[in-house]
Amino acid sequence: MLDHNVPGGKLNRGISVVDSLKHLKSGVELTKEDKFLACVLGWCIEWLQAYFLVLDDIMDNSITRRGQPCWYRVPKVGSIAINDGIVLRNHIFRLLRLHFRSKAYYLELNDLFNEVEYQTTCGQMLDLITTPAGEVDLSKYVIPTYLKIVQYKTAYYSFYLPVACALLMVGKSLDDYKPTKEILVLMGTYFQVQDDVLDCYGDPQFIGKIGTDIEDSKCSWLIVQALKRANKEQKQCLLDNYGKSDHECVAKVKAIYKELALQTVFLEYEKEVYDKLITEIESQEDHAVQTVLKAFLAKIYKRQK
Ligand code: DMA
Ligand code: MG
Ligand code: MG
Ligand code: MG
Repeated sequence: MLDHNVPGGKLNRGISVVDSLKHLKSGVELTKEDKFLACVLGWCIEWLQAYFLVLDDIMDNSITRRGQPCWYRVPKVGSIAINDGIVLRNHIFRLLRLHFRSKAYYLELNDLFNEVEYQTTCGQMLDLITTPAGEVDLSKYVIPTYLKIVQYKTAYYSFYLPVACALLMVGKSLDDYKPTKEILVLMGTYFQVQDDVLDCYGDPQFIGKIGTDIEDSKCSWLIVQALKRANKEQKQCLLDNYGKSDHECVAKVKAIYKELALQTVFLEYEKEVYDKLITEIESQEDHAVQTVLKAFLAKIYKRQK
């Protein structure tokens, strides 16, 4: 179960803990212990991710993940995958206890993982209740709703958490890093917009998963942008075809996306958000934090998977 679900991803989140720690200790070589502990935290985030994905794939009725069948689709696994997700989750706090119990920041580290898990779960709830099965209400697909969903379901655990772990390791108080958190939330929002675009346009062979957002009537960045731009006929076509598990319906939705040149709209958004992120990063007082943020942004800018 662990071999199927924990490795095989890009490890962006996990490696970012180690990279962030290196930048925060700028110039000073990491001790063996520092390296080891940063790796433990990196893996804790990867296990957290594995836990979310096992359950997310059940809820999203997904087919493949990281180039193999979703765990719940493996014969003999099925609904046992629900408990497996919980097993993955429980190990995070066991690992933290095993390796960090004697550290001054142990309590804050525990609180951080608990808080971020709570935020992600709320995000997943928003994602799921915005799209109840069998009912498509396109009036819900607006930008403020979209931003709330992705901030909670993706940004905190994928972007804030790795950097916050590194900050705790160097003895910082997270209360002093609220502007840094805001930048990471914006970066996480951009990352989920990319995920939504890849769901529709990415090559499943390359991204390792088959998109299901149109079939699942998800509040995706693409449908939000499409509704903002569609004329009356296009809106009607979206209403008739969005949220149906039927190749022809999906093709009709994609045809409207094409008419509205959403891939170009995305490229414009990407340029704009990148410039905004760079400006905000450069306004950060702490130079090491600037480096941490720029390194994280470089990992995801124009990503294809
Ligand atoms: C991902 O949302 C959020 C979590 C917490 C896993 P998603 O369903 O768009 O992700 P994916 O496209 O990887 O299934
Ligand atoms: Mg999903
Ligand atoms: Mg999902
Ligand atoms: Mg997705």
